[in-house]
Amino acid sequence: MKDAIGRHLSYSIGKTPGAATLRDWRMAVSLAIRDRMADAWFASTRRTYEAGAKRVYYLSMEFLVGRLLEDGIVNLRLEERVSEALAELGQDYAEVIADEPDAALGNGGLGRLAACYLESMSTLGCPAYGYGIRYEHGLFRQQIVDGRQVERPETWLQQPHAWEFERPESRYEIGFGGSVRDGTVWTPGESVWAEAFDTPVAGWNGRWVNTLRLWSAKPTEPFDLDRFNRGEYAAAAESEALARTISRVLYPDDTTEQGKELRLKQEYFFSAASIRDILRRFESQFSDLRQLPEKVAIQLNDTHPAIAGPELVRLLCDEKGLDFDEALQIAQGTLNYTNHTLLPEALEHWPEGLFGRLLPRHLAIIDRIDHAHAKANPSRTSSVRDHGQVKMGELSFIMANRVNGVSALHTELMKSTVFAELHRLHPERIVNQTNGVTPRRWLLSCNRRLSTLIEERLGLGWVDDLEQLHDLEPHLDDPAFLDAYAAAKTANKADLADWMNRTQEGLTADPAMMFDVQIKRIHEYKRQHLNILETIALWQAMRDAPNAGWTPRLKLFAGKAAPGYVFAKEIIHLINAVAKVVNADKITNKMLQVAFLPNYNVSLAEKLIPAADLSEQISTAGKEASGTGNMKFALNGALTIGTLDGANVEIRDRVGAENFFLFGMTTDEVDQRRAIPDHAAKAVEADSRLARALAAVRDGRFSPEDPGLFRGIADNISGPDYFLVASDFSDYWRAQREVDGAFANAGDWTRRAALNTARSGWFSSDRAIRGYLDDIWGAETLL
Ligand code: GPV
Repeated sequence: MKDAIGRHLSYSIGKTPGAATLRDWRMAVSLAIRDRMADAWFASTRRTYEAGAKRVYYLSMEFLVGRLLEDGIVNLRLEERVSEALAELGQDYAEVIADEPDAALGNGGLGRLAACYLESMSTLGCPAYGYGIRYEHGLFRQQIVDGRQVERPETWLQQPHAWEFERPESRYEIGFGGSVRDGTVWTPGESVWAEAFDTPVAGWNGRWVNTLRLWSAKPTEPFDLDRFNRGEYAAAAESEALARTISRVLYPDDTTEQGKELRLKQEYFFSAASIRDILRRFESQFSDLRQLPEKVAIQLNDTHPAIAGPELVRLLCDEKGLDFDEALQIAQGTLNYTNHTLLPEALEHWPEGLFGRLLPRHLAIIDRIDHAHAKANPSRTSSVRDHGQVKMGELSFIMANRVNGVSALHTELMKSTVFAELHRLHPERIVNQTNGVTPRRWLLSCNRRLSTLIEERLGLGWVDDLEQLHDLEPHLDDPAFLDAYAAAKTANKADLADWMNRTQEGLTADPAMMFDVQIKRIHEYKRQHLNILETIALWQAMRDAPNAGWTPRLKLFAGKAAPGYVFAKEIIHLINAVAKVVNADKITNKMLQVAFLPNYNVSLAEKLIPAADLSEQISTAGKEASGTGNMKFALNGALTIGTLDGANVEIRDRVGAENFFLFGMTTDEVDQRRAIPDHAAKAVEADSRLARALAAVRDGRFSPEDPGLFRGIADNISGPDYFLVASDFSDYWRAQREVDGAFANAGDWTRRAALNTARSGWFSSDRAIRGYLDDIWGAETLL
């Protein structure tokens, strides 16, 4: 290992040890690890060809992979060798790991899920490719300036990237616009190259390696030399810059609609390149396109790649010469669609004018698909085109062999709401696959203290068979085990507290406090404003009775708001304003501290989750499709305070109701409550704590220099309150006080935390991927 790192430092990076920077060392280690993936990578490909196996293609606009070096080291089981080698080379292992920038090619849960699934597909030996976009700039970097979010560009690719292989020979010309002659001959008005970059993804033990193939946009026309020679430098580079725009930035929206032409171009760009690549690989091995459904399964990660459906039909008809009905049948046998939200504002639809201008042939194909479907289902009343829009959810549904939701509750709601009619016509099509998370990243490597303790008791079988964590339950009768479990948590909290106290002005975190954590995108449906209101009410109650024996708490928040989401940004501002007042209050500051940690990303989650006591999963029932952070917290021994929403329902069923703090209205109750006139005003009137907390927000208690600053938030909660913050407040308060009481009993709390770990094994992404393999893809694994 030491030689391998040294060789790369000299001959790949071109530095002597004396001249090498931390980044040089990190690059050299990364290249040495990448080398060790290569043979298994080639072998995986060879096995797949030899077996004639079915391949899985996971098409996703987002892959939120985070850092890759530690993941590679852990999965190849090279930790000791690398840390020893680095020590001998005079380098610090942890520092080298932490030097890597996050690959933030995603917004949140949907993108992180794609990354966990890729890793699980490799762990299981499922022949698979991930297909996405190689964004030059991932999700923005969040700064907090005077309490407000400021967005800065993210620049992960401005330094050399160790993990990818450029494949200039794998490129496809992707067209846009233009016109269609004779019904089928599409002549695009402009085009760009999609060029492939491959990153190997190694599974546990390095036995199988799949590929993440990301497309980068390149100009088809080189820069204009004539104009350059005339001195028109900017104009000469214009068309080149325009082409590259397509893979320049990740759209920073999460479960909100983004109806921009460039976004549709991005979607078609990567979907079309991926479909062509899939067909090319298929045809290099098989001769009959009618075998496609038998040899290929394509998963559409939400509707962002939905245009892959019409594109596949177009290629089969217009280029391969199949007739339309056969092409459609092949496409429908090959494609599957995962729905990740029911929020109406997040369901993609495109104005047909824009769509027809950019993709004229596809619009005609979509109409034909829709007519064929309507003809076969005469009782259908809806259609893909509606009020001048092309609806991508309906399109995906009718083009898919299987459609899945991401938690049991969400799947049932899909059947009864957005897809009610299509479900009636195709009752076998919708299936559930509750989300999962990879235990390699989200327990083994992010929480060394806990994973070492588990290894001492159970060995390492749980790492790729997470249900083995059930075998921890007998150990709960051993006081030494519980002590060690508690000690691991406390040490994680102490590490985090040290780091926060150094970096967060005005904060005094103490590991003896309860670490109460809400980390996720900032969104009204996720209700960070419910949490901060309860924080304010708690602070007021503590001031009223400072000696009432309060359980000390640290309220931790982190998350990004979409740049155009004004209300979400006001919530961030309010949290920071409350933190400033509360943390400085001499009466309460030993009992209550509040922090908003900037720039939430995968690496920060890896720090926070192992140190959490309480996991806040408090969305309005019916709104969070699943959640995946909720699973990571439970696995790492945080107890959940949560609503009956998304996968919370299944977490509670598994960890036991007595180890989960439930509150709030159910999905049905939410709908009923919303129908009551003035529901929020009535809730405020009925709860004096809520009224007082809202008054403090409204009257400028947290913004003395600008008293009206947060009035909008207070007015929303006591007025329209679509997400029912006011109506759920009283029960949330009640549940939080129950949490206080439970935490005060340290021994019992540790037991309940350990039960959460022992009973969360089902939430492994390995289990989820097995479900996809069996119920959706019909594919075999080769390990
Ligand atoms: I649609 N999700 C997301 O992160 N971004 C999106 O654009 C859409 C959905 C999330 C859901 O909100 C989560 O509940 C879910 O756990 C996650 O997707 C993965 O399924």
